[in-house]
Amino acid sequence: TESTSDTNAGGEDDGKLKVGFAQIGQESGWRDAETASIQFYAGQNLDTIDFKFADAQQKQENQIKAIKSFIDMGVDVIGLAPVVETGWDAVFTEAKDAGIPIILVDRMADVPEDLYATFIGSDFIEEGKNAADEMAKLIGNSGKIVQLEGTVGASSANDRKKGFEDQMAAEYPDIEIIASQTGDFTRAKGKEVMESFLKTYGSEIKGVYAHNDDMMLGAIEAIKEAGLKPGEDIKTVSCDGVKAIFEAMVAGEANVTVECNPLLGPVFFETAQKLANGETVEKWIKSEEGIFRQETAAEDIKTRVY
Ligand code: GYE
Repeated sequence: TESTSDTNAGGEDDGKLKVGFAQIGQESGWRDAETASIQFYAGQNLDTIDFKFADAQQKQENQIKAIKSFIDMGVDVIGLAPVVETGWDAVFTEAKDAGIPIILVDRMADVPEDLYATFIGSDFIEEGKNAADEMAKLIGNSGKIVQLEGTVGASSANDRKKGFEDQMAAEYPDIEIIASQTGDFTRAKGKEVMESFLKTYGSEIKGVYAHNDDMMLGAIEAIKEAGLKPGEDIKTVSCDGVKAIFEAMVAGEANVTVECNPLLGPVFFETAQKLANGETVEKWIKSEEGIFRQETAAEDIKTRVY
């Protein structure tokens, strides 16, 4: 079931910026950091922001329900992290007809440009491409690898896969992706899928690419339980940059993380305020991010905030 929280129930016009945010769920450490960033900002600005938060428990239908209820409440701006890319046209059109701009946060939706105000988030194609280059540096220009994909239909999964596979095909044709399956962006499923890959391919696998760190943390457990050394026998490249993957890198059990910034609270609310003021904003507000490797992880971990 869907859960909502409201920092200022009532609905009378008090001059505050009224914002609704339809979150996906709690599948990863990355998403928890994003939710915390958004809720912290709202909590620090109770005098100017009336914030409603909905957790959709991974279900698009719950996100659609949340958006409809935000429209009924008459919010000024709606934020949405779309669990999947497609299927949004109807409800976005309802918001548009009600004059409420939609900010896409962290994942894209496949809709006509006039149905959303802006996308705040990362270039997942670029992340996938960078991940491919890192994998080639780790295993050399040939070898067999496996891929743990994110949630089926999510833009961050679709594009991290496309960027990675296109770059592999173009630059490293002798690196072979022998298996690829979804682990739904969770640690538990990442472990499960990696176990089955290891059963089939064992020590043939030279590297694993995971669309997020949480799945990789699960895969690392599976590799250890199979009697192999993650980070050595099987090299790892994953996306996000959460604290736990830095700990794994410091322990020598992970190799590289391609950063994706979840601390989007401030830019989300600042953008919402601009839209409420009638200002125009960029169609894509892109995050700046880095690549972090095992060699410097012990230093880097000191300044990580999520
Ligand atoms: O990488 C993953 C999360 O959409 C960028 O979703 C986001 C992804 C993130 O669950 O950990």
